[in-house]
Amino acid sequence: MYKCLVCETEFDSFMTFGKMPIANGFLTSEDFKNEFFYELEIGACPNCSMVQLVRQPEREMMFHEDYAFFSSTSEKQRVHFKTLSDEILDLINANDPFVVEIGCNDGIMLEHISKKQIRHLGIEPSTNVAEVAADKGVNTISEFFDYELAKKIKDEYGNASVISASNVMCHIPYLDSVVKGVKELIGDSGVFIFEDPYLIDILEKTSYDQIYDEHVFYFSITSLAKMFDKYDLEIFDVKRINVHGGSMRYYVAQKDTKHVSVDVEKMSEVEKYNEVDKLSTYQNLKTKIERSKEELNNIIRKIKTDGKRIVGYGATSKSTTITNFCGIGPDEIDFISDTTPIKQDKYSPGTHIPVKRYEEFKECYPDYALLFAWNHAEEIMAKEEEFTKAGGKWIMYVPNIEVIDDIL
Ligand code: DWN
Ligand code: SAH
Ligand code: ZN
Repeated sequence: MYKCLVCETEFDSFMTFGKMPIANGFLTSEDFKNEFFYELEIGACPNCSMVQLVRQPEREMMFHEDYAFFSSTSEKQRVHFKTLSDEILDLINANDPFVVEIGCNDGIMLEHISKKQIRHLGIEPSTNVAEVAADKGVNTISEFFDYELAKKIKDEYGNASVISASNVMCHIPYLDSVVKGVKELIGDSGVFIFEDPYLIDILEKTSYDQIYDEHVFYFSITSLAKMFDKYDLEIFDVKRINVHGGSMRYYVAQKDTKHVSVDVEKMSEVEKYNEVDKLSTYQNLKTKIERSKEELNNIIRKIKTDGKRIVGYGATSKSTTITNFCGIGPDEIDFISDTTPIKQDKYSPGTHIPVKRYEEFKECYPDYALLFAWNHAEEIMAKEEEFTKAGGKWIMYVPNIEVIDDIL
């Protein structure tokens, strides 16, 4: 039995994925012998419906001076966060607004706020990505956000008009401290806007590769509304957004201070219909995950029997779950192509597939590309017409296992 991180109710896990390495722990061959592994296991709380990992590596093992994910590697994400910054700019009407971002990474969003000379602060514990943000003129501190830090920020800067947190709330197990910190910092009238991969999308697409060490929570309105209520906070709006394979953006304020949009109720109904509060939903998910693994392995086995070459496209965190869970290694995949310098010339966590520069893909096309960065399919397809024209095929595994000429 495990204890819910939110309400402390005891529950059993519904699935284990076996031993997993750090999802973003790209490593050199010298590091193989010391590689860290833990058991990746997930459950759903029967009381508050929060879907969560039952254990997570120490935060410093995941977020540090060599963090491998740089937000600005995707053009679509750059546009997405420019749009979010515009929305934030529209929202702030205070005299001297103050915008805080939790997990600002390389400054992909805050750089736009900074350019407008608006008071702001980015909180980013991974120092290498924080430095990139600082170089863009973003006011950054390298700390982990929690209640204590929120109080310090409030003492120094006053209340935040907006706190933004994209793809980071679901990374933090000490949610109680974070939510208390947010409540303290937004004061009476500030707004908290955050977005994370949405549980309904994960269920609909069987996108189980979202399950890895950094993602300790898999949020729904059902689980979040209950949690915020305890703090007298309220979700007053939601927006489904088409990034990271399907995400939800939540707008939160002090309870009874904002008009609650009909979309909150509508989407709660969708969740009820999808039975996010029933254990059978997760048992079904487990069955679908096992089927997906088997089908992907069958396709890969057949391609290799035919003597063809496969290259991975995008050394995503998500790919660590796929390769380790499905047992896909260098015998199946020649290398993974990725545009992020820090990942290149290293090996993938656990399975030790070489990660190479994008140019290596471009210069000698494989027969098949296994699209690990499936959430960026549109952007990738637009620039890979040549590969398709040359007869290259894409292996997709979300939402279904298929081999296609065109991604879209
Ligand atoms: O939640 C998280 C999200 C926001 O980002 C973090 N925990 C970690 C990370 O997850 P991810 O690694 O699965 O993110 P992406 O955005 O799917 O990663 C894409 C990878 O593919 C990057 O390494 C960049 C690379 N890439 C590429 O090589 N060519 C991406 C594009 C668009 C390309 O054209
Ligand atoms: N917001 C960016 C980055 C998401 S990756 C985007 O959406 O693209 C998650 C980021 O959160 C990492 O940069 C990590 O260093 C940071 N992070 C992890 N725990 C944190 C915490 N407790 N407080 C602030 N940032 C944190
Ligand atoms: Zn619970």
